[in-house]
Amino acid sequence: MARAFVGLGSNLGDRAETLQRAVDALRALPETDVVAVSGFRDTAPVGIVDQPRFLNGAVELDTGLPPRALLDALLRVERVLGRDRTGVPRGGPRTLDLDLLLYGEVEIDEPGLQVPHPRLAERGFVLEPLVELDPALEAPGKGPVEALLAKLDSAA
Ligand code: GSY
Repeated sequence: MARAFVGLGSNLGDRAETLQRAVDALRALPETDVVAVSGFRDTAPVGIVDQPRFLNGAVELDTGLPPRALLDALLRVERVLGRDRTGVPRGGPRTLDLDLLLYGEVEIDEPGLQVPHPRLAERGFVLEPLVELDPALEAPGKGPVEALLAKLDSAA
């Protein structure tokens, strides 16, 4: 079993309802327990700023699914809960975004699968819920999430 962290985001429709349904869908994954769920926070869009505000959070999982199978499961949950990528620019609005942020101590850099998430250290909306879930958490190759968040805040 591995300890994995998944980032949740939504900026279309009933954001809180969608994130709650996503957590419920994660609970239903095979070989997977939801250990903890962070609070959901309303955040300003990063990247394309001219889009609705996001609701973001993170979930800690204990999973027997290998990283690629977990990623595929996350993409399936996104689709089932209404994410349609057709015609939407990269970084544009979405009903649901599920990002595989961390998978144990593992570092992976393969097409379509990068763990830790490559932009984790640049994103307060990712780091804040991770620090809430475990202030001592380390992102392999990047360092403690609390230090990453402090660095980001001091640069702002
Ligand atoms: O990478 C997730 C999608 N996304 C978000 C997000 O989830 N929250 C905020 N605040 N800004 C974002 N920009 C993108 S792209």
